[in-house]
Amino acid sequence: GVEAGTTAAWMAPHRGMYERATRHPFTVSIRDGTVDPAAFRRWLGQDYMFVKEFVAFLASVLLKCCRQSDGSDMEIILGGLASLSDELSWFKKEAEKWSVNLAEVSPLKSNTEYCRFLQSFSEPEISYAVAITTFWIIETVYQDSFAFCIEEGNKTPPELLGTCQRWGSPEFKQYCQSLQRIADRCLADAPADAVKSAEEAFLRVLELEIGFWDMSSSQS
Ligand code: HMH
Repeated sequence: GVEAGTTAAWMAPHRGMYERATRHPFTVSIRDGTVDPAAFRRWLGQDYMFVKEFVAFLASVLLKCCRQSDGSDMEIILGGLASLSDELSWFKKEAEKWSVNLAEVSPLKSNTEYCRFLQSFSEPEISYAVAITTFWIIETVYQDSFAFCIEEGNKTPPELLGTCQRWGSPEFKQYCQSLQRIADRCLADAPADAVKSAEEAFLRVLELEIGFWDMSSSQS
């Protein structure tokens, strides 16, 4: 159909939260070229830990996909999982470049809270529709945040362009849009209580992402 899906319809009532997550002072400071290198290094170490937990989350999404859907989404999710392998290598290389010792990083409070939320998806009771919607919005916050850092008029420092391109590229945007199509299709077939849970998870992700950027930009 041509009508806007469920996820697009959430943007109107939740626009404010979405903007706080995707135009956060931390990522805006990358775009402005005023980012504090200590804050960037903190983000890098914390996000490496997050991504390791994200692998386990994605494995649980894949499992729900295999159990609850006809399997046509499997290749997209599997592709996402495979690209996290490359992403972990990227973090290690980037950490070396910024002299961040990943072995010494311990998770800060907002990261621990976010990881606990991700872990809750291993419960078989959480539906595929809720899980795939959560996956979509997690990726989309990064896509939108970092695409803004490479859009026209940016003053992003050259040494940060690689990071911004990782999530801000047109390819990553297409990947997010394919996740959105899957989420919308699942939500169109889901019972009302599952749609409500998916919207709650969507908002929770926005909150957790704001907390994650806050944690990165200020010592806590
Ligand atoms: C906190 N959210 C956070 N880290 C990430 N790497 C992504 C989203 C996207 O993969």
